[in-house]
Amino acid sequence: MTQLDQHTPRTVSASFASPTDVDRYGEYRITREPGDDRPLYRFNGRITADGSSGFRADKGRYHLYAGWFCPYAQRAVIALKLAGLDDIVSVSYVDGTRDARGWAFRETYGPDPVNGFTLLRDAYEATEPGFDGHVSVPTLWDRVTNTVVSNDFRGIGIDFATQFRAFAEPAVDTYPDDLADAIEDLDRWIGTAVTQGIAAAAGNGPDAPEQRRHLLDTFALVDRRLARQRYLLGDRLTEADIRLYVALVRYDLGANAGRAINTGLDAFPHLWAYARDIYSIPEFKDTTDFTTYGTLAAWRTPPNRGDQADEVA
Ligand SMILES: N[C@@H](CCC(=O)N[C@@H](CS)C(=O)NCC(=O)O)C(=O)O
Repeated sequence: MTQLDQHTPRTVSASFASPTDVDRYGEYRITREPGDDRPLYRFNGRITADGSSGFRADKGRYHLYAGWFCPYAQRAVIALKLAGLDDIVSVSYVDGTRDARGWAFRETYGPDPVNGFTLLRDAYEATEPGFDGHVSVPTLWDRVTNTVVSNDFRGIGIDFATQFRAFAEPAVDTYPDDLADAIEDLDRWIGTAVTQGIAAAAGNGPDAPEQRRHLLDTFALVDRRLARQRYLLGDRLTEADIRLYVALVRYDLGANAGRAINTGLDAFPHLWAYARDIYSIPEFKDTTDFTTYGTLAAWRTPPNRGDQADEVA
């Protein structure tokens, strides 16, 4: 019996959603009734080591629904792996296309191994009948209460990093107490310009030129920082690097594919070498599926980071 089995006594048969069919079902869209001010991402439960939140860290209790295409889901999966939780928290992947039914389980990435749902929406419906908010990945599911714990990407990876120490030896402590404030400070700066800013920078909106400038200024500052040190916060790999990496790995293939923003990530040599350095780490490489967003060859070029990497290697 594996560790996960203690919470998964049921055998779930593999069933799949019918193919994505926008003509039949329409586009995925969330509409808000006038006067309905409930948050659209409604589930934000937290896992705690002592169970005080109602969701106690445990072996085999939780399942992460992810999507290979999604940077926010990848953040959670990387955090899970670096925390050493491969045998503690199970993971599965939704298909990469959707219609009005939202994310679904198809032959592409396999069935829902926990509940046998064909639509991710079914997990939300089981938690809150009539649920009409966003059905998003990552979604964290609890096998004990049979509910969604969270679809708030901000907390999921942090809980993996910090609340499961009794169950696994982390490969890397990605959210150490002494760096937590610095990680969140960086997020207010890099997160705003990069994570939230890239799409606007690539667009045609009235603020796109300003967003582009802000993004490229931020890349330049980060490039200078990475000329001196291996990771964003020095010689330790942290959640801050996870957050930046998932954006960088999609940049030239996604928002900047038509070179609408700049000539490419390699215009920032230290940032580009840093990105490939991070990509060479198995937990990052194994969770990166370039087939869902483009080509890969350049990312395999050795980073050759020189002195600043040698110092901390
Ligand atoms: N925007 C989400 C982050 C996660 C997210 O956007 N996930 C995307 C895929 S990368 C998704 O599933 N979106 C569906 C939706 O938001 O309805 C949030 O604020 O929590």
